[in-house]
Amino acid sequence: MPGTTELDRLAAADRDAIEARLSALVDALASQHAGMRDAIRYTLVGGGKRVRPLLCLWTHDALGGRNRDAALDAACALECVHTYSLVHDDLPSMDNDDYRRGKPSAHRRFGEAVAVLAGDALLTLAFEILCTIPSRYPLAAEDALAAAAALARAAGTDGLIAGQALDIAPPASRDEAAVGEIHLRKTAALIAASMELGAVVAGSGAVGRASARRAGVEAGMAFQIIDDILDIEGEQETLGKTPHKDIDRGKLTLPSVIGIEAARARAHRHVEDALGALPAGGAAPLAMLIRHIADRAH
Ligand code: GRG
Repeated sequence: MPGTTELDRLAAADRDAIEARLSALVDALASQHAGMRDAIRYTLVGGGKRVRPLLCLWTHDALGGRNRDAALDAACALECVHTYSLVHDDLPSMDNDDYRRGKPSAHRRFGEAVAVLAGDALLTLAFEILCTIPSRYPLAAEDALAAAAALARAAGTDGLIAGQALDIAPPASRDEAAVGEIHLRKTAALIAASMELGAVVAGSGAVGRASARRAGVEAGMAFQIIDDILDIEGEQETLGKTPHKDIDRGKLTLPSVIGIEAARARAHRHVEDALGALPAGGAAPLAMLIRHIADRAH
């Protein structure tokens, strides 16, 4: 394929593995309600860039992990939480978005009540997956517990929930510090957990886990700044979601505070800081993926 990079090639193989595992997890869902399973499949399978699962897998690999099946389950748990956050964020009572991952958002396709339930189901499924990894693959129960605790912190009241609450009602100051606080919670927390879970499954000790986390925070801050820039510069077809919504709603973003080019430079600085914090000197695929975060076009 013309223009295919080494990163595209490596990511394609693992995206296939992630897709297959997500699909198997949905198939295995013990749902008494076929419609619910359809809604979960619609939101979770066959869409999205899978950045968080890839960060989890490739952190695991970079740290010399030999537990890929367990890492793949952890990667899917992360994608479940991420997808839940998108489904709920799109709801009429939140961002009210009709379009997500190149198709009608969950509430447009299934109605609001089913979309709320599908989000709830994805959030709980994530923790079921993590807590039951030791019954499928060789992972110590205490590591599964550590992974579940890290994901709960990222999703919880100091993480995604706080991020969403601040995004809806930002502090009156509307300055860089306020933007940083929102980005840290609504985006960087889950990306940091993605890298931390990769380290946990790889069997890293406290130091490896902490540096994976630090790198993830920086990568996550960069990711959100670029997301804000793409909202200004991107097209619906490439993004798979509605652009220009931040400006239309007067959202607090870094480009709105310091301008697009200064924001882009800031994203590159976060990427360099992430690379500097990478455990094990940063294996090539992981470093490529992190660099791509600041250069991406969607
Ligand atoms: C509703 C609890 C709850 C949380 C929502 C603020 C927020 C958290 C969601 C809004 C969407 C948003 C801007 C989230 C921040 C993270 C982000 C940039 C999400 C988009 O992630 P991508 O680009 O999406 O990885 P795909 O579709 O590729 O997975």
